[in-house]
Amino acid sequence: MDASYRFTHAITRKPSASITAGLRAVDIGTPDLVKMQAHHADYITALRSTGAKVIELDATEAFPDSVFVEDTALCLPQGAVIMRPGAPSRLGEAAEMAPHLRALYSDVRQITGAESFIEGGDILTTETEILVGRSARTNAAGIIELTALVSDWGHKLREVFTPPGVLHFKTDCSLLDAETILSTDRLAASGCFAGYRVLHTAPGEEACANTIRFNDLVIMPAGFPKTRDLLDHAGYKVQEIGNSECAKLDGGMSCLSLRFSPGG
Ligand code: CIR
Repeated sequence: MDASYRFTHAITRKPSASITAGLRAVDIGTPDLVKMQAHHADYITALRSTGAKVIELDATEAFPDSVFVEDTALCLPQGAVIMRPGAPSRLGEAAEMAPHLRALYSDVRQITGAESFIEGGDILTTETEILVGRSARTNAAGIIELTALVSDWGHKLREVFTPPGVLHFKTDCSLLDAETILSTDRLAASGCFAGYRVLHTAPGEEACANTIRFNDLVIMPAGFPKTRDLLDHAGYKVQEIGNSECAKLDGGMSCLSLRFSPGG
């Protein structure tokens, strides 16, 4: 009962110099590539410290947002599904990821419908179900197609809603263990986590909801001391990573990796 947060592998992609052209909802400044590279290296060190194998892909200049690999695929123990990102500038990133997943999985499927859009940031896999948030990037057709693709692997999907103005479902929540979700108040208020234990981000610290549980670590963005203390007191082993540059592009801890155990 821990396949949703224990992983043997992760895939990351180095930030490219074109990251300065990355998508953002609000312009709060241009990301500094050198600083982002340093944060990215710390992130990979944290993933590796848990014993996982981390595959680092080269930067792809043609795709400014390609460091945010999570949006390109859904990785499950039985196989992987290549997404169809709803951001036109990111559509080609999914094809770039496909061969790397084919090298690790014998079963790789793909969202193909011309009207289907879905990004990994809208998908939260728990121990018992896969929650998919409709958003500006993920639509009903994408969710219907994904539901069909993973049903024979024994996975149940539940459609939920990403709050208006929030980029992805997981911008506002993270899985902490088999029963527990970290969520902002605004997302938890929708009732989508009924049946789970919910820990709430501290007031004013909503931006740290995008955290990841990766093996024994909870990896969270630095600079959110009240939520860090809450997680610490709840018994989690917390590791903080600088996220100032990715935050300028609405990115956080989950966006930077695909996390999985192929065949496991
Ligand atoms: C975008 O708007 O697509 C990127 N700038 C940020 C993507 C963040 N990805 C994620 O939350 N999974």
